[in-house]
Amino acid sequence: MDNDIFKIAILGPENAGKSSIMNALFGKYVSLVSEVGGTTKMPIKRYWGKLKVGREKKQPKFVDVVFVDLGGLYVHEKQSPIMIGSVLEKTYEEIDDADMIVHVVDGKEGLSKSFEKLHHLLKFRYRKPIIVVVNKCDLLNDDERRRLKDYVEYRLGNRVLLVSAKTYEGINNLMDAILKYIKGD
Ligand SMILES: Nc1nc2c(ncn2[C@@H]2O[C@H](COP(=O)(O)OP(=O)(O)OP(=O)(O)O)[C@@H](O)[C@H]2O)c(=O)[nH]1
Ligand SMILES: [Mg+2]
Repeated sequence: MDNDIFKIAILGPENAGKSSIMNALFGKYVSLVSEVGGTTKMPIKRYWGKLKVGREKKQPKFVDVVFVDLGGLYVHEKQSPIMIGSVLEKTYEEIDDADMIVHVVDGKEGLSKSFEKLHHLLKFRYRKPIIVVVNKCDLLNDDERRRLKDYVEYRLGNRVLLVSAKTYEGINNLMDAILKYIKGD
């Protein structure tokens, strides 16, 4: 943990709904959303609030929770590392600096091999704690949800939360999972 700041980076492919999830977590419009890929260019950093951590009652410790909405990563299937445009450096800085990653999978597109690679790189080489969400679950029926969740969990070896930034389904679960991790419960 970097001083008393806890930084959570929201990462995923273009148009997966990263900014929409950020807005849902804040309950207001903090990051621009549009139907065109490549909307978020430079990382959008927003202060969420203060959180009491640990079990110490007499001298409680607090952290300042900050979310960073990253620009969508342009993925070339055969290339690694992931290629993105001119914001590459800034985006990598933010990833490197993050205390936790929220990896957003586009429920409509599924999980690509490049993001699978990036996920493992972040988890094993950079030792980042990662929460995986499949967004746009409002567009999936029960069967599709189950299949995609099983597939992503199998490929990434990570638990998956189904969310919809549109209907807010699962957004509380995501917030709970993030806060639970920070508080160390
Ligand atoms: N149906 C549905 N659409 C969604 C959901 N989340 C986002 N969208 C739509 O998906 C499109 C992209 O959303 P953004 O939040 O801008 O996506 P992003 O990942 O920030 O995109 P970039 O910044 O371009 O990388 C918009 O048209 C959103 O309205 C969702 O949960 N369900
Ligand atoms: Mg965006």
